[in-house]
Amino acid sequence: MATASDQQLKLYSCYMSSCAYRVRIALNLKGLKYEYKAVNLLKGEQFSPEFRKLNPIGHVPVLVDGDLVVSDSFAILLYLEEKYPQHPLLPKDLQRKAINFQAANIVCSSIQPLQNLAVLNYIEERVSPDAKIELAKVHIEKGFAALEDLLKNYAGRYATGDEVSFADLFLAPQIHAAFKWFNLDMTQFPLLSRLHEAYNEIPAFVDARPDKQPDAPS
Ligand SMILES: N[C@@H](CCC(=O)N[C@@H](CS)C(=O)NCC(=O)O)C(=O)O
Repeated sequence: MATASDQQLKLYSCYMSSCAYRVRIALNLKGLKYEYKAVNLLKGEQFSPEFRKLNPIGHVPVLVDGDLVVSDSFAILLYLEEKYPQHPLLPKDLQRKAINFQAANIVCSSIQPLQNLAVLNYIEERVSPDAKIELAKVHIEKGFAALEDLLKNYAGRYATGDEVSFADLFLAPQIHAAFKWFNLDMTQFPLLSRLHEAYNEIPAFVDARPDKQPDAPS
């Protein structure tokens, strides 16, 4: 079984990035040590020519594993799953696997891009700070309503059963963001609120939280 001991893994991350948070959880669950390379998104370090050589679109996360460089949390997680199969994140059952991809994609395609830093800065500058928060909330609530509906027939202790799986890695950071950054009324989402409590009891999830990262403000 591959371990990272012979090949130092590096993760380009920012404490506040929900996409990097997904990867931090996976690395922790799989017991993979990595070097944390902080990218200050507020200072625009993601746009430096040096960083863009790693990821031309200028986003975190980026994972470096020896000679291999891979960006985009979804791609990174699938890479990690194949290279480091310990603590599998994808169920064998095809239906459950498909639900994991569907839930993950609701977060990474239909919620996060609409409340990404670049989008929110754009709305704040061209419309208003209130419109920025409104936009984020509308899309988080729409996505969360869909997730509640989708997962009600699959959830156990975690999103799609009693084992932590792929969908949980996307849900935990997005729910955390809803509580922490957007102050969403989560009483309308009882299942997601319950999952949030369950994630707070898993060290691999807790250690991946924004406030635990080396670049988090003290
Ligand atoms: N689909 C990408 C999205 C990456 C992404 O949007 N990253 C954000 C942080 S969560 C970022 O780097 N934003 C910087 C910016 O918008 O300038 C992924 O899942 O990794």
